[in-house]
Amino acid sequence: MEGFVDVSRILSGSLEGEHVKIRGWLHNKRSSGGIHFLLIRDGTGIIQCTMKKDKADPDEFELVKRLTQESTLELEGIVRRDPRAPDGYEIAVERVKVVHMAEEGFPIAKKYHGPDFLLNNRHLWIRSKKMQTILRIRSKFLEAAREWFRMNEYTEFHAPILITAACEGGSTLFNVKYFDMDAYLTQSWQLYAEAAIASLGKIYTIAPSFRAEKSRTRRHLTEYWHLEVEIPWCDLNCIMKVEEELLTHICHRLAEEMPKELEHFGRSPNDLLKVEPPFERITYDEAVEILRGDGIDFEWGDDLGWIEEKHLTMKYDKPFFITHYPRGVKAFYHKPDPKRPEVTLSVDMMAPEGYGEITGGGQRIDDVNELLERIKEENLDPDDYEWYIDLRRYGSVPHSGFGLGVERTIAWICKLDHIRDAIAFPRLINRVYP
Ligand code: NSS
Repeated sequence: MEGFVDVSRILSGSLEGEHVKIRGWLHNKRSSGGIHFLLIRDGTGIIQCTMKKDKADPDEFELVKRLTQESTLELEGIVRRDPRAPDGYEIAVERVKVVHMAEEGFPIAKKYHGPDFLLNNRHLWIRSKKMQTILRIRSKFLEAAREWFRMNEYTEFHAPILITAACEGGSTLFNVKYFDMDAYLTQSWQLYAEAAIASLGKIYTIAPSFRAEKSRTRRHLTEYWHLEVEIPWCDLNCIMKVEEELLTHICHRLAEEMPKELEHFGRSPNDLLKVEPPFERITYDEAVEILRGDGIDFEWGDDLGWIEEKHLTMKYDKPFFITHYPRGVKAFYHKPDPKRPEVTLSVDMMAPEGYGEITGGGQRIDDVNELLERIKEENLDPDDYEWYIDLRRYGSVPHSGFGLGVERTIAWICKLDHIRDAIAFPRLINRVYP
């Protein structure tokens, strides 16, 4: 916009000594003696602005005295380097124009607020330094992912959100009335992606997925962003390589471009630079042995739950893979291991430090009869999957894919203790507002 500069440019140091105009929101204000200290937030950063009584227009100085938190204003002055300013630079204010005097009583005060209060006021809380920083990291995360897909010549493909058959089992489907029919909200793009690889080759998407999760946990949303990949001519090993390369690229980009933001959450950029392929691989069987060795009572064939994943991932400081889960705990499309059909060619990526699963995927069944057998075994209706079964009739290929939970991965990267803070407006079992 003409005449106004971004706060981020000032904080980068390139405008020292210059006369600038900025505009933004009054993030905070304090006055001491004859000086007002204003923190101005403009969407690119927050900068301290000082206004001295003896240098200012008396009316403007009085006006600023009455300024309420979150009022919007335009302001001009000289950029100065000052080690006492929060980010090393400040503006010595010469003129101020108020665009909107906010109402008194901005609900979020400088004191402790409980999580429910902040969730009820999420539309205002996203202005906080914490949420701003997370949302910027999230944006950079997705930018880096797209960059990797572009460098590696993937095509972005969009699958429908309104669907008729479960991908991940019926228990977490959201029902939708679709005129006089029943439909659901998608849990994953996967079944449609398997159709699209015969048209486009290797593909990816970044889209919302929905799960009617009835439990309150720190790692489940009912609406989350799902980064998914599907690749023809790709086996279990191939898909693990893709996952580790993609996550490494994202981690390195964040470490290089957002070190300050990461440190805001106590995440050292070095932790992310340490992420390098190949990630360690352990089998489900080995995971079970580790758990039992540590005195955890666990039956072979059960799914690894939160307690088990937490225990295992506390032992690691980098992401790693768990492969070959039993067929009983994985969805119908997972290919049973030809050498050992009681387990599947499946893989979940685990985030370290107690975070647990961030991706799920593996090699898909490519044989029509094997697929029909698994559909029956899972008590699904083959009629619901007729078009999907067709894909094994007309040009079937070995193929694999995975889905990464964007919020779960960001929660690990930013060391968040609840997944709800990895997204601006979280949807949880008891919350769809605001
Ligand atoms: O159920 S998954 O393990 N796998 C799939 O949906 C496959 N159909 C993906 C694929 O192969 N294309 O979900 C994948 C990931 C999982 O590892 C989590 O990181 C994330 O999706 N996920 C969730 N994140 C947040 N909230 C909830 N409820 C949730 N469920 C899964």
